[in-house]
Amino acid sequence: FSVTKKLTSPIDGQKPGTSGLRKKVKVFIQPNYLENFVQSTFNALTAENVRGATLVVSGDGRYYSKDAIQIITKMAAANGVRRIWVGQNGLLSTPAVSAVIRERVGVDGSRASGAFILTASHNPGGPHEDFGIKYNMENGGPAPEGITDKIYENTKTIKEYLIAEDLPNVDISTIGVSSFGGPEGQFDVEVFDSASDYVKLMKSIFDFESIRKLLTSPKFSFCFDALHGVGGAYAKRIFVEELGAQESSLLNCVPKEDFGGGHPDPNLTYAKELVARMGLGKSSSGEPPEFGAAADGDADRNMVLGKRFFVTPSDSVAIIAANAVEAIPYFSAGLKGVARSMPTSAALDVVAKNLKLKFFEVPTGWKFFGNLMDAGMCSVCGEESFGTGSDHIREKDGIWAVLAWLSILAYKNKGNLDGGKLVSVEDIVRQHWATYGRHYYTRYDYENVDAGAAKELMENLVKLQSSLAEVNGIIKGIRSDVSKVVHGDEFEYKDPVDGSISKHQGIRYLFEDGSRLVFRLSGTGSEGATIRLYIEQYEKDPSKIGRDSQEALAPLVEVALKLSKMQEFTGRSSPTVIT
Ligand code: VG1
Ligand code: CO
Repeated sequence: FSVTKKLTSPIDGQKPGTSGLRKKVKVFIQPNYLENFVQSTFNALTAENVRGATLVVSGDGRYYSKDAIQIITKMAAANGVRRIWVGQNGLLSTPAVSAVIRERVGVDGSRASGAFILTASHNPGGPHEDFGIKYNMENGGPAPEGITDKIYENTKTIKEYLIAEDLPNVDISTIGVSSFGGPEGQFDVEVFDSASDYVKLMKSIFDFESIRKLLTSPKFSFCFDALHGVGGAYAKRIFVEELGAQESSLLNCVPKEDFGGGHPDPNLTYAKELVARMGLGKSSSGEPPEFGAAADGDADRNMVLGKRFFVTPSDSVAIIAANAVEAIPYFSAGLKGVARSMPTSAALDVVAKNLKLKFFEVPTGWKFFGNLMDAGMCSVCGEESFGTGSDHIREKDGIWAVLAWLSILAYKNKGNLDGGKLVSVEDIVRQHWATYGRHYYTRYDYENVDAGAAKELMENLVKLQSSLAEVNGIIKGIRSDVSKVVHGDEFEYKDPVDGSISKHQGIRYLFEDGSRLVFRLSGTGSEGATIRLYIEQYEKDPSKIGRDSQEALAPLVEVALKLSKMQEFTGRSSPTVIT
């Protein structure tokens, strides 16, 4: 092939958000849009991570992925990349990409140093929906802000990109290596099985034999919903083929370009089928399974459900951390530390304190956990947004979280599978609350509101923080049964490893009784602005830990909405999604 230099000019709005660049497909398919971003990424990396390097290119299989893989491959060849690795049919979950960078050895002994992940995660897919791209580094984690800022700067000045126009399209449906000759020598595209490396890693972490006993026990029943995302490819291999679950326990496990027209976000609103099966929906029928879980489009998120029971993601990471050493062989030597994102509830903090573990609070987005893990300071971490994971890779990991829960269930039921009463998901969570107290928690999302209005609402909240006396006066006027605000700020994070500082990471109101209100603007949307409101209240009194969460939080919710003047600024009388 030959290398062509194409002239181009900057395109507005290519700033990577919380997790890469996400836009409507119609934006991505504009001439030079993808090309500009990809070239800007190459230009932001060190020369040795491009020239002669091995890069992974794959994703959740959403609409436009297949075209994007061909374009990126041709640009990689032209930029002197030595090898491209593609999961069969372009499919790799985000956690599997991370695993592949860290663990996989190519047929010729090569190792990858980075990846383009093609996904807009939990956002819908299809010609009228979202596409996305993000770059991961040699540690398997998302590019840090230093790099994403550089990529953005490059998109603002880009004048040309390189592409091998005459490189033939590669067949990504067949496993094998295709080799081509270019001006600088050989260029290979290796297509490999999407699941093998990931399955191998999971087997090295968990005790598959004990999970298998649980899953095949007549006492236990299981259900997994991939929401037509890439998780389906792994669910079948792991839950059915390796662990003996029934094929009928898999819902929506065939990956689709448009996720079957749905919103591939594992929460109580969007995972409707699973929610109904688990006895939590309005139209449920029959006896629900003991355990249910879902993953998002790129399978890095997870939702865990028990029979007629919802586990909040903030509780989930705390419970995994509390049980990891006993239940999961990978952690048997102890946890190096635990971490959560700022808006995630403090349930994990209480576990860390009781178990005397190192603890970190980082800004929203997985990239901040990576530095801690690379430095050996953190083993288990999580976010309230249905993200849970560990230092086995540098992304959150939906299937891993399901396996972690199955491990805990298997451990707690060791003696019960032949006789005795099954310890359920609900039992485990209630026992956890009894030991550590309960963090009532909810999140209100206002999606696609006017960007100007959202900005004003946030500015108003920051301004209010200059006088807590005034804030407390307003709150007293709204509800007299709510505790008082003792601290208000905009969250700022200093990375303990590299000293870098991230500012404006969300507005916090901290109350005397440990309650918190947090307001943030989403960094993953593709249209307008999304306001996220996080509400949390701690209850230690065992007689008060069994309440309905929305009811327990009602006073704080009222305060949050009125204090922020939510309806006044956004015109919305209710949120788009409540989790
Ligand atoms: C959201 C979540 C955040 C998560 C991010 C990426 O970001 O709040 O916790 O890490 O999505 O998840 P934001 O900026 O929209 O609040 V994924 O599964 O979309 O890669
Ligand atoms: Co995701």
